[in-house]
Amino acid sequence: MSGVSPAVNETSDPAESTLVRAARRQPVTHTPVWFMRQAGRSLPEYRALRKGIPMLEACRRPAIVTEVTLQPVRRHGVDAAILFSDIVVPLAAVGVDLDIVPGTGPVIAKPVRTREDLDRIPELTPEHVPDISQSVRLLVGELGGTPLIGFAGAPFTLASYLVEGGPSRNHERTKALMYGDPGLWHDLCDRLAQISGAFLRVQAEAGASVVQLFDSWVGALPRADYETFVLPHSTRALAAVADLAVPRIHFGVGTGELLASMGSAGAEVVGVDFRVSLTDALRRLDGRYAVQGNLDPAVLFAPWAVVEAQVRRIVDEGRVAPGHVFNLGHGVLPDTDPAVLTRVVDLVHEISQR
Ligand code: 1CP
Repeated sequence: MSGVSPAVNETSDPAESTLVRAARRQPVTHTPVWFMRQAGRSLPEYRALRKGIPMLEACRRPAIVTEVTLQPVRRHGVDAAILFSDIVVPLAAVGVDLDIVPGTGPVIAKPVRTREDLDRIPELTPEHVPDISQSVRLLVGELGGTPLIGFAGAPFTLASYLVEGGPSRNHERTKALMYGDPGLWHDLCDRLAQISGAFLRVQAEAGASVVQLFDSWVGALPRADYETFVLPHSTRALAAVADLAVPRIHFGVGTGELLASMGSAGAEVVGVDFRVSLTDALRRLDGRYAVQGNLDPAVLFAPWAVVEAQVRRIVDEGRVAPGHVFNLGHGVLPDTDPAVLTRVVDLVHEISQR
């Protein structure tokens, strides 16, 4: 099958889609909804396609990227596609030796802890990722009025994988470097901001309508340290696409205490995780930004009556926001029943109809 029926997108122009309009704080016909990690292991059609193909290789093959990206759009009728990729793809593209290990996540062959390690990481140019531009162009051709979201990892989260060597609960080596050698830390994050910003720009220039910067693990920092060690670099990554007419979403997990500072990084939309209500988040953000979120992904495992009540509450809280994009408060968990996701999309559309 090719193409996607524009059932929920009244326009054939993704720049006028509900997602882009909500991000720009313009009136919408209904609250747009998509899910972080909507492609992937919760879908049987994804598991079938990925069989025998390593994750990183799948991310570099446009035919696979295109098909996997379209799968959740067809199945759930979400208001946006998100490019099937991973935050470590641009690092691998510039030559960092890494793998995405099933059941673990990104693993770095030689962790980055010294000036010499940093000097081995070059800046990213579009020539490192021609396949990404090609995937985006193919997708834009298939998606019609449904917008494509491009994304990148933010400097702190990328630095955590590089310095720790893989997923980390406490980010202890990352913090040791950040507090112990601020000069090296800032130079590392400066390089990562260039890589993230250039990766976002490649996707936006190839036709992505929105970009999201994921700072998944930055909730591990107190606000003052966030402002000193992280904010300037995330700001730089987001600024790389500021001149393009592409709204930006900035998301992190456990970032309730950081929301106001994250808002100042430059994105039009601030992602809110499930630990803070949208009402509290809007207060902390002074009503200055559109918000995205924030159903707890684990709630999708509860009885439907519970899911329904929480979706209704979140849509209601979002009505007073300058713009609201319905999403989960973090990514779809692998064992989620996909039928529940489809039901959430239908419910959000039904109850938010203007
Ligand atoms: O073998 C497999 O199937 C790999 C599983 C997998 C998948 C499907 C990984 C490994 N990444 C992905 C795709 C992916 N990664 C997407 C797809 C697009 C979509 O949303 O549908 C996106 C947006 C990401 C981004 C990503 N990767 C983030 C930020 C989002 C988040 O969840 O906070 C992070 C932190 C990663 C690192 C990563 N990659 C993979 C895993 C299992 C992890 C997390 C590891 C950890 O806990 O530290």
